[in-house]
Amino acid sequence: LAAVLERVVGPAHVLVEPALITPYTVDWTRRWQGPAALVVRPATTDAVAAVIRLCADAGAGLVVQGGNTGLVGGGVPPRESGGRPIVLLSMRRLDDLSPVDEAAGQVTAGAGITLARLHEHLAEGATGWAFGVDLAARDSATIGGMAATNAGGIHVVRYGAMREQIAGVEAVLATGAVLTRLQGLTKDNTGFDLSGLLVGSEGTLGVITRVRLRLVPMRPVRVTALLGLNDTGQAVDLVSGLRREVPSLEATEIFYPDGLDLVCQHSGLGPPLARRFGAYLLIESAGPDEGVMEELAEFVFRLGLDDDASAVAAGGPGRMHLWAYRERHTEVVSALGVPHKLDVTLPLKRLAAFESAVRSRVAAVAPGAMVVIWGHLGDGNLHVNVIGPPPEDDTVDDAVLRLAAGMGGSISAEHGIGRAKVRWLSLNRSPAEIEAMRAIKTSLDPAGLLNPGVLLPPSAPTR
Ligand code: 2HG
Ligand code: ZN
Repeated sequence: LAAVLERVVGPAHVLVEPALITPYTVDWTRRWQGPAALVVRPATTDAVAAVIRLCADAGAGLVVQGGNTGLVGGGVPPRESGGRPIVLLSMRRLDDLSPVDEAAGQVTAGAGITLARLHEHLAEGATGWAFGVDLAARDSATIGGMAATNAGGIHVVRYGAMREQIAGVEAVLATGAVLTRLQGLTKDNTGFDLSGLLVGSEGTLGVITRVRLRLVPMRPVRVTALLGLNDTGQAVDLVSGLRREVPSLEATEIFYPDGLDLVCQHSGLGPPLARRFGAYLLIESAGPDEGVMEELAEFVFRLGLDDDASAVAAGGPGRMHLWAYRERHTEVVSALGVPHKLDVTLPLKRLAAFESAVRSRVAAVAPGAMVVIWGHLGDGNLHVNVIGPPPEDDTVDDAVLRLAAGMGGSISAEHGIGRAKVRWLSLNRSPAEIEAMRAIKTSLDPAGLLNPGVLLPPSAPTR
């Protein structure tokens, strides 16, 4: 198989040496990893189609990977593949990027384009268009992976997740057939929304090779405020007011004093506010002109917070400084051990109750474990990170996911199901839904070639 793949992509792009393969087979958290027979790195859609056909003929399984920034094991091989060789298909070389279609406010990006490169491309073009999704892994996360997992990030409160930005995709199916839906037509009622089906399917139905993205107006004036609050309940009330009264609102991020202390210890940053608070809310507004500052400043003023309970930055290094307290949480937690990452959403009115209940639940099932929580408050999305229990022990995962589902929430807000949460899919999806998803999977990929073991449980759910 390596020899025939070399004929398609060239010898430099078929990796068989263990030392070269390893970085592709371990995920960012180090919790998910599994062996690959080889890594193949095509650069075009046709080459992807050829790779898929050859792997199908050889009876191999294919695991699709973008920037390998996923946190649920969906982009790395399974620990155990039942003797079937796994080929890791790296999409990073599909990095073409069209000029901005200024009339439509759209751009077409290859699956391997990183989010940071896309933002740069739009800034360089100076067309007045920008991309509505941003997230901390921007330097490595790829557009194809973000589309396949319907990634969220820090601007969902304003623009929605990846799904909302996608006007169409090009993808290769398990047969090697190519679907091309890149015209970007706003209205196109001609049957099933195949692009929509592929977005969020986590590489199980087809391999996304290019994406037609909707853009949003560039909003050059940005103001960021960090507010010290008593607790999650106060933050939820405040965000509800912000969403009604501050239309320029782009981000509403929450974190807590224990996570902040860790960030300060590991990064050498001083504390952002003169005293300690029960919860920290980082908010950001963006708009065309200075009106944004007034809008946010007036809102904050009306809150009547103490003088030492807020820090404000108008763009530039001051803004990056405030964001560092929030964005460094992921790396700091990883430095402490292999984290259990539980990305959940709750109905906003139950978020505060969940935040306190989850701390007690974890203390009960994993005494001594460290819990660090942060998230995207306006989306009801908390990232519950637990450090302490061994990676293979999923007691704490079970407790947290059941608690979230039991309170009317979702076991995956924005990271997907991957391999990490397959066992709990039935907490959120009915047997009828899982059977419908399986029917789609089986008809598009009867041999189970694409991302085996990701998203869907292996057989009919028993719970
Ligand atoms: C974030 O919002 C990312 O920081 C990662 O979704 C969350 O590391 C995590 O748990
Ligand atoms: Zn997040």
